Amino acid sequence: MVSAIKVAVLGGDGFVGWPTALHLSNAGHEVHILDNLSRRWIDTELGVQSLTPMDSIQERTRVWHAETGRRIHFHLIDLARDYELLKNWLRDERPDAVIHFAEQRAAPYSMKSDRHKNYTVNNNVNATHNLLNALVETGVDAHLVHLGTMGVYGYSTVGAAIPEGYLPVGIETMDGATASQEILYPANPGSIYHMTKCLDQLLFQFYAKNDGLRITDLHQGIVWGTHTRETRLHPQLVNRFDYDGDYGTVLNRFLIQAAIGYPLTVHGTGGQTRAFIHIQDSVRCIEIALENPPARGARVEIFNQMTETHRVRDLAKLISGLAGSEIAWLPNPRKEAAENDLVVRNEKFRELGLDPITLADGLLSEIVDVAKKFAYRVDRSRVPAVSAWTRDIAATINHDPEGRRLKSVS
Ligand code: USQ
Repeated sequence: MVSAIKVAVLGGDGFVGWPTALHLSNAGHEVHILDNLSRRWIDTELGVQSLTPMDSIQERTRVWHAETGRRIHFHLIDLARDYELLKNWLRDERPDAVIHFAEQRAAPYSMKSDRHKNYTVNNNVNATHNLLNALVETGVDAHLVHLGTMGVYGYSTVGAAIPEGYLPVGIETMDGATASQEILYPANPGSIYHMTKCLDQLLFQFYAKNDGLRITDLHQGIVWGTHTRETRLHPQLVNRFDYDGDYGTVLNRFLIQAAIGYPLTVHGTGGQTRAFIHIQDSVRCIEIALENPPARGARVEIFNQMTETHRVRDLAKLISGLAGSEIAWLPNPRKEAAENDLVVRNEKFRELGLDPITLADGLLSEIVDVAKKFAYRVDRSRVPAVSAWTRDIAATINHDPEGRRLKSVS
């Protein structure tokens, strides 16, 4: 472990931010959460709530102090809109590291309407740029660790493993020779949300080159699970757990659906292959990244933060086998490849000591148990994913793996 540092967790009230804040506080670091609580407002907008009952951020930090004797400081700051507040906070507090989770993170939410597209772009791009700008302006030499996404690479099958951020290319020069370069892997976002993370990458590249900021970008897969060692310490430290069609992610959704006897909502043929990571590993990866900052003047450090890949229909079959659930093959509301292969390089975290938790480790049934415990809080009408990528539904995938036409379930 590195010696204790002062760390700002931007978006520290969210699904990965909260367990990260607890983990770093437990490791002895001085933790400050900066958050505008927008995720709670979006719950109100959508009329849904976390499966698990969450207390206010003030109550959560109070309970943490009562349980452990450690303090987590909370500051209500909107990164995207309160630039001066952010700058003054950085100038006064001069953190050693900043972890940036403070973005709208759901692809379906970002595609709901023109208003949601605008919100996601304005919020995410401004938050990232305000932060970079303020770090330069205040001269705070903090290591910036950003939660990016595997989705920046896209999901086309290329027959090669996805490298950790950079791709070596040969460019034919005017005299017929070949010049070698390493470029950012071509961005290929599948939603407005994923597109903002692609834009973030360019902002990072510029600020690392121009101002020498030390930046690590974590290309994270789909997180599953809910508890970490620290959130288990007290019922009021529980993490949030989303099940609705906008914020619930595929594996956690299937587990909740299994718990409440709802048919597993596979989009299309379920041939989509995605990268996954357990929430406990996600938190550990962030700690490892924090302990290994790039040098000043170095290019942006990029890690693929994922531990295994799975096809959606294989996950559905696995959980159906575990819990006896039915599978509903639904028209896909998204515009995405019906079938794709995915091979991802992730040696960097392994070499730095990550020992991954895999689906085979038996945690799936633990999550079904959590879901059963809070099943009374589920509003079944909010389970279907209704946010459509295109108004032309005929352009979406509309048949099951055997080619039968699909109908929606409610
Ligand atoms: N899917 C289903 N049924 C469902 C929900 C999803 O078949 O009920 C399918 C989707 O069509 C998609 C795949 O499962 O093909 C993954 O969807 P998801 O909602 O689990 O994940 P995604 O929208 O990609 O976004 C999530 C997080 C995001 C993070 C991303 C990592 O919300 O913040 O960046 O995972 S990644 O997918 O690797 O880009």
